[in-house]
Amino acid sequence: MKDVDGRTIYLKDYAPPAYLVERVDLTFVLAPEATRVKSRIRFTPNPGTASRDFFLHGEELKLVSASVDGQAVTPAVTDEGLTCEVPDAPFTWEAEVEIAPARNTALEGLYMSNGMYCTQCEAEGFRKITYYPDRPDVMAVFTVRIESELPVMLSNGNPGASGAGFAEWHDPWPKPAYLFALVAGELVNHPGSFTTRSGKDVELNVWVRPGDEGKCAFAMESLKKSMKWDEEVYGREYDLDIFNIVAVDDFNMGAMENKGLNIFNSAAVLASPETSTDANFERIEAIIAHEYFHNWTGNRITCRDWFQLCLKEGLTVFRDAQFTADMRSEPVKRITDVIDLRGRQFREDNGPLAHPVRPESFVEINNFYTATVYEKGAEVIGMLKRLVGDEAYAKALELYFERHDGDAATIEDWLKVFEDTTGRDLSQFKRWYSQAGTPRVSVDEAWKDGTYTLTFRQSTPPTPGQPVKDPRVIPIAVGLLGPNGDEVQETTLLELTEAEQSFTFEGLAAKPVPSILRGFSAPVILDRETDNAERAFLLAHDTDPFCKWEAGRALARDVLLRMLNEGAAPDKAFLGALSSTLADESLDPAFVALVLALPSEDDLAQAQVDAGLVPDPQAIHAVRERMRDAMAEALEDQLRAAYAAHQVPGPYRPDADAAASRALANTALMLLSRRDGGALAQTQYDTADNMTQQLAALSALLTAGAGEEALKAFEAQWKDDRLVMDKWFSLQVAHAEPGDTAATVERLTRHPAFTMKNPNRFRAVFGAFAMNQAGFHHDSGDGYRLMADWLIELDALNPQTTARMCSAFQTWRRYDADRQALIREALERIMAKKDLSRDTAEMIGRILDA
Ligand code: 0A1
Ligand code: ZN
Repeated sequence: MKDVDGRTIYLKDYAPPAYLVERVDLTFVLAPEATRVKSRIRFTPNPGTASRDFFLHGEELKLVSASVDGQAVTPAVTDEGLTCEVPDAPFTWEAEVEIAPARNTALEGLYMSNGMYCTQCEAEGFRKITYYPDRPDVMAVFTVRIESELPVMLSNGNPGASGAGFAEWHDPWPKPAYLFALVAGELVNHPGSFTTRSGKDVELNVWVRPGDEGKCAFAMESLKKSMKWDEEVYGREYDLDIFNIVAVDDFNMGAMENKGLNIFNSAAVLASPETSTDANFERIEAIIAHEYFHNWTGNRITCRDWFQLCLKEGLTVFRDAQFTADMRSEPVKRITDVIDLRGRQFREDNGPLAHPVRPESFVEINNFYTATVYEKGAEVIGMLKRLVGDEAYAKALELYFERHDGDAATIEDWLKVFEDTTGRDLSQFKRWYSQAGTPRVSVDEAWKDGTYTLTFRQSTPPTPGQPVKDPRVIPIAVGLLGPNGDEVQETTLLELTEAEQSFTFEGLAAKPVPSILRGFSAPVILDRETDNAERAFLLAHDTDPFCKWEAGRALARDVLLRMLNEGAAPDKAFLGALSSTLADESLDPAFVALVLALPSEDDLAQAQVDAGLVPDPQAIHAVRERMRDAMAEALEDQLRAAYAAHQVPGPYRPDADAAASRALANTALMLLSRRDGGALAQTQYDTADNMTQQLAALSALLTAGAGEEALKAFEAQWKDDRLVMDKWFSLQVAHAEPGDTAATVERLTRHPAFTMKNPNRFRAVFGAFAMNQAGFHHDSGDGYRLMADWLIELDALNPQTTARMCSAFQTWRRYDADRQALIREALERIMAKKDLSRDTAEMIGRILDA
């Protein structure tokens, strides 16, 4: 195993910086192979620490010259940075370095994408631009001068002087280096403006490559909505004269909240009805909001160190989820978030990569931009809000902004504002930040003389480095239904704080049916012995949309598991419950579509593991197919009616209502293609005027085995649109038969439009491959070998994206010995690669170790 241990960084070792930065002046003379970066940095000794060790981070830099207070110096330089003799008093550091953005394929630091210069500095990319104390607790005011012949040159803050061949920018707000950004290129802008509630006019721009200007309007509208929402709901105003968004094709993540200059993966900003699906529109709106909201939660108040990442990410995800719930349907947002949380975060929390929301150590921080830090981090905030109530939450946030504006803060600071606002002791609650693993909560009921008792027991399985856990505070929202389906106890919040605890409800006329964990009030796994009759009852009657959906989901899971484990036939009662749901016209069509969607193959595999079984991915795939055939047969007439009833007239609109109708119509179409050989799907394909309809039709045609021609037509139509072609690649991998998936992936990698230099394209193929459980885990082992081959290749170019993709292997311990041996071989082969990146070595090491 590679020695990554020597480099492990621990939260407990945090020490404040020896020197602080007052101001930074940077000059960039741009050239693809040899960009010169001149820095002038005013340092002062940190009065908060006795240490006077002067260290500047720096990686892959060619140092041209350096001076202290105008005197040339010769620092001691290593691969990681430099040290130098400096005064124990304020001084000015000047340096010039050379870097080669055109050769930067890792997409971290300053790099090039289609002739455009662009930066990505979070988490530790600024050290690839110049020597600097690249840590978030060093905040400084930046002034930037860019020299180049390119027409558009942008950086953070407000614009200063500009002229032929240069542009200057000044950011008055002190910020850490990870929020630095620079963009230069032949870009065009979609302009807009916003007036803040205190009357300040802000210039807005979405900058894109020429040709993409027609796909910016939706992002611009989303930005304005976000600005308004943050004023109304959180009282937060924007604080610069200008806000720029730039779309870039080559980007490792979704987007980045650089101060005043957000940089976006083009997939997270460009939208048009012809090229983007409803899901794309919703995601773009959410990411624009997310990055904008970071201006306060992340930028004005940043993180003291990277262990506190959830301080900005958990809170900002929570805020963007509130925003989406307000803009669209709150129940549908909650249900889809829970599906996503279980699919990614529970999966992570249950395997070798499990880590606390606030990790205690890391080798490479880029490996901790995870579902646990982001999504579980947001759940923790949701629980806090439920526990203290909406009013106290609002007060605590007000205090947080007031007390910590301009700070690099910690989770302790965050919890303290809640303690000070409410007088509550949050020390037990804090375990949510320090203990990894998903708690399991079992529940038993008792009924006697009009008193109903619920007894809960909580426990959390061991996770790497954490064999035993203490009980947490778990907010459990509960309601009770009477035998006729009426609610006899409205939603009430139970606070589970002990390992075992009972709660009673009195004065009931009859034994109620409990609706537990309403709104998914805590990120736990609820174990409740019950039967399918009760689940069907809750699906029909529960007033809480989450629990209503959850009942249907539990019913589906149980029925599928019985088919899988006992060879049962598709359950008639289940099909009847689906039929009733379809017939209920009072329901949101998006909700109905969610009820008709079966638990994922991954869900079922995990359910088998929980039952002490070894999952067979191919058998799971086959059972889901069989159930869908049965649904199509049993519900055919209703599906046809739903399809017809939910056609949206008029030109395409991306709003929630229209999208909900399309979601149900397209769910029906997918099922109906199992009955009619794809005839209806072909008609939809031929007449579609928007990507949601076109892609759903193509997908339905592939399901019916009748998609060959449409696939060719789609390719011919969209070959020049990068983002649409990503969909074309993904769809083929997603629809490949288990035994043919690896071959399909291999064939696609030989397509002239395939390139591993573009993370979106690589993920379109290999991300979809990892998601195709039955194909990836096919017993031939071809999937593992192919994935390993490509990860080895990609690692040399782009460690970050490679490392993220390694999570495809994280569930390996659930499979049989043969598969485990094949996976181990693949993982060890990756590990043995010469010069494997630290990123990938850490991930493979963690996966293998557990
Ligand atoms: N802070 C960004 C996500 C992000 C994180 C890391 C990156 O490069 C390693 C890039 C972007 C967000 O939360 O949107
Ligand atoms: Zn974020």
